[in-house]
Amino acid sequence: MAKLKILEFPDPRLRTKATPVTEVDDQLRNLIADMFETMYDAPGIGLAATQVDVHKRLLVADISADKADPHVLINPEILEKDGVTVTEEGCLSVPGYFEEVERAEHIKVRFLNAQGDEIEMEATGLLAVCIQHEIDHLDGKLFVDYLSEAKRTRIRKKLVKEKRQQAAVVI
Ligand code: GNR
Ligand code: NI
Repeated sequence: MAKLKILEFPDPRLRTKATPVTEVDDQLRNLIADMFETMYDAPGIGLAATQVDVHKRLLVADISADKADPHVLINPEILEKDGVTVTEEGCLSVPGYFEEVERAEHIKVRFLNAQGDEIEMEATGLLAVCIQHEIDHLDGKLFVDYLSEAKRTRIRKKLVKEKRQQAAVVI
């Protein structure tokens, strides 16, 4: 197992549209294990392959407090959405910023699990929000895209400045 590096906004690689997984094999299961390690270590409640610079349609999620409810969604497709909920969202690729985002409260999603079985699952509340946030990553979209251009620009400039200062220290 290995902890993977998480890309950060405004890295242009986060804008890549991921392509479908064609084979659920041991190599993919290795990546899934590394993604869980990376997500739990961060810590976060979800992680899309895009964030670790793998542009395949794959995400992991676990909203439990004790790593008790791991989900693997390969080639996820939202079949139904209902209701509206507003959540203060954060993102491991936009570290340190939290803003309200409106999403569907309830979803039905179809995907392959880590064994390659086709699954349909319903999700509500935070898990539904998390899955929508992760599927956005697979389409090259970030939660900051739902904010005003002014807010997004302010966040981008602060993160770029922070990165520059980190780089200066590491010499
Ligand atoms: O850890 C995370 N928390 C979170 C909180 C509210 C809505 C979405 C999320 S996902 C985020 C981890 C992440 O960046 N996944 O892509
Ligand atoms: Ni995110």
